[in-house]
Amino acid sequence: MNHPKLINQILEYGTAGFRTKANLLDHVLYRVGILAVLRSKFKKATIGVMITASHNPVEDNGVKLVDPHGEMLAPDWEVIATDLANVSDDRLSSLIDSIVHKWEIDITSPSNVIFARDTRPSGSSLSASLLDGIKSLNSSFTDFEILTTPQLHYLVHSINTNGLYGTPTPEGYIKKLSAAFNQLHSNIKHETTPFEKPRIFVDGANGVGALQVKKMSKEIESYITIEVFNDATSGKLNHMCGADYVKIQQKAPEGVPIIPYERCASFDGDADRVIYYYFDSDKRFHMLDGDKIAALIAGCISDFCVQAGLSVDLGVVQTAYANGASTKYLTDTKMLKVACVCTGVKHLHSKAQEFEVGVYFEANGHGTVLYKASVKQKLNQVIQNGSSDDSCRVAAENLLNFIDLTNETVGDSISDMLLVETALKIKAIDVLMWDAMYVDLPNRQLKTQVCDRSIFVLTNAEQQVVKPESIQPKIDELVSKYKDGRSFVRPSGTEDVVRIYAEADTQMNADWLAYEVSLVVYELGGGCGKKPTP
Ligand code: G16
Repeated sequence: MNHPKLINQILEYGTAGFRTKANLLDHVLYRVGILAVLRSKFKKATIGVMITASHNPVEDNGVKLVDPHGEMLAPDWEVIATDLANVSDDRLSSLIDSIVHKWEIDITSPSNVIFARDTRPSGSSLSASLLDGIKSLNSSFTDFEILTTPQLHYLVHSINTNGLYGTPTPEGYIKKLSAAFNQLHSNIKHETTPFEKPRIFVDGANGVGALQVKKMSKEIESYITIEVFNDATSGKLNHMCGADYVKIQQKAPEGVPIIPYERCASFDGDADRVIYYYFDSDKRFHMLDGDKIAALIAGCISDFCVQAGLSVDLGVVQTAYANGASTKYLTDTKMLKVACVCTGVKHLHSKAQEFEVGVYFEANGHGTVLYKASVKQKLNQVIQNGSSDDSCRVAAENLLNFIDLTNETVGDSISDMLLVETALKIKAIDVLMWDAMYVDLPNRQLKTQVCDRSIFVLTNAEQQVVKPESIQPKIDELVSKYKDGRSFVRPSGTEDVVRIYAEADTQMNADWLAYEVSLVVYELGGGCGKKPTP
């Protein structure tokens, strides 16, 4: 038996695929190889597989499938993935037969799987296991080796649109984004430009994003200077650095110089999230998270549309982790539609598809913008009808380039960073003015370990606990004690923890509320390991 299943632990296809200690994943990768081929035959399209554990520590690894348009695997196939990963070796072959039968898959039809991995040391052997699975069903394949997650999503979509979305190579990705960026920046002319050529410090989390952004920076160096730190040459992946560290710890990563008002961006381990930050003249840290990025980008797109004389249905999609102040700003000040969905890109992505322009961002920096074909048609119409000096036409051209700069398949640190840099330049604002759009409510995120996080059942976009029943009344009671209090808990789909989020009028109150709620989770949710302390 190839790649036997040597563990009894049940592994679930979670928020972003399978994710656990790398040494538990060999049989999972083999079976995901088989699953990807079946999915490819079923969809009659190329399917992607990304081997990554993103923001998790370097010892972890994971794997997720990418569907034909670069989107996350469809939920009904997530169930199949979980079944396949957990079935015993002796029942594997009959389970495959039953999937083929149930989904009426023509096993003789052609299939193609492309795959890549992040920089984790376990990646290459897991990649070999995946390949064995793919080969067991005689599928064609391409191993793209080390790429960012969003690059793989881009490649899947590009291949399945026969190059319409972009040239289906890693170089094609760099070329598409850099051409759009350079075009936009050569078009933007302000009478008084506050900064001619901006500079940004990038914290590459010691991961693959650092390698790829260096390639990108060479192509766009006429318009921006990108200096990369934590560039994977010596430091440990995600250790004291990266987007998740900055967001959760609310502090700067190690390894990046502290220069007041210098714009800094932190990527995560597979470069699908970005968080901005800067220091003021008192060396006080300020963070601009996914919510602030969404506010900036949505505002920029909305301005483009007004200037181009277009009315479009623009909406912003968030999760419960969005800071209350950001939701208020978007709805009350910007008068935009805002939707709240469960955590996980798949939920945000599908909700965003309901708008003509759907801006989605998780507070943790994961997000992008989706545009309906009708918007692109309207913009082309404006260009055709306008004269060359027509401001409507210029705005339409700019928005079309802004769309080309966007990786519409998934959140992308590099693309999102370049969108932010473009939006700042177009609006002629600096990081301080961007930060001043609204003031975040003080907040705190904690993690608590429980023996079995699957006992948690949630409702209302994961903001309320249905089971264990005793937890929600306690949370409500605690929240009512704090001015502007808000708190919720949910089991993570990528780590073996329950996450706790709290907001309140002061940082001390947010910290206390988070602590008190974490204690409730520990005591009523079957806590194990270290008991929370204040
Ligand atoms: C993944 C998902 C994100 C999610 C994050 C944390 O990100 O793609 O949508 O916000 O996990 O999820 P959870 O709270 O369930 O652990 P990444 O960057 O780790 O792949």
